[in-house]
Amino acid sequence: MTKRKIILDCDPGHDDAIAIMMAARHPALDLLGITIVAGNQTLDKTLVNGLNVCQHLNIDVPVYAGMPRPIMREQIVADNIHGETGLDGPVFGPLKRSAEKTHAVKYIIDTLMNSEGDITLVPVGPLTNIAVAMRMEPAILPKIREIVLMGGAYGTGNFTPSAEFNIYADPEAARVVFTSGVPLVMMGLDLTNQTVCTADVIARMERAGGPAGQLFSDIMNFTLKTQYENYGLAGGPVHDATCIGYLINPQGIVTRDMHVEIDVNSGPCYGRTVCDELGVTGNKPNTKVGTTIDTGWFWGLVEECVRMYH
Ligand SMILES: [Ca+2]
Repeated sequence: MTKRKIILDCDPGHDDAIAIMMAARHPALDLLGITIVAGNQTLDKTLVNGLNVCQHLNIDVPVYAGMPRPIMREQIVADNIHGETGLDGPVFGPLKRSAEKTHAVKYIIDTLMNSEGDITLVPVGPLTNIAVAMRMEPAILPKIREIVLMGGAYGTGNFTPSAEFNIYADPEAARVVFTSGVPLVMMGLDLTNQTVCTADVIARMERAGGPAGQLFSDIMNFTLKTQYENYGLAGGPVHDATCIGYLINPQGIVTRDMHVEIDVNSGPCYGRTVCDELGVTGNKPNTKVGTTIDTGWFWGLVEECVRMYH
């Protein structure tokens, strides 16, 4: 089986950490590099979190620091969900790993330009790194096989009534990516909210054991708490990990082709992914939008990945 080459662009982040855990060991994927962006917390914190997860799970993949601020808007963070560190809950040992010297945007550009056009980008945070790379070197566009991202919603948002956090944190960057012409797959809240991790799922991963099972438990027990406090939910979705699920087996997730446009106007819909679900605009679809996930399959896959760290 040919491994699918991916670059994971993330802002760890609890669900980001699960995505890293799954992407690094599954035999269907070749995780070339992890690029970090500001998002759930400031860049200094998301970088440390990414390095901590890699060190803790012995993941030998280079980590690159990227954009510390959104392109235009003022910075926002999601400390209500992810805590002061951006990854509250698990306790890590002293951090010995460090980031590569190369900037994440330069790494993305150079890696794509030297590729055969077979690399998929997997952004699961704000789209700042990807948008800046596209603007700095437009020749990367035909080199990108596909972008499989977590963000947006065709229903309601989670950070404003209209907008999902990743898109709202840098709507102008999202606009660059969604108008790029690159094939897009979008795992929005409509899909990711179906992956509600409840106490029984956490117990299952604990039973699967090993360092990844314990990390999953520490991470999701914290998420459970903030999801309850913020939204009154009895479980927390693992949003970002759905992208990794899709890459391993697209059959597990139903998508529909839609034209998606990002609202960058100031107002209550700033950062909304306007999805033409019914095709009323006549605009050609530019995105495969996730609608339904087979959760039985998905949790089985997560457990399979947890067991790969024994
Ligand atoms: Ca994320």
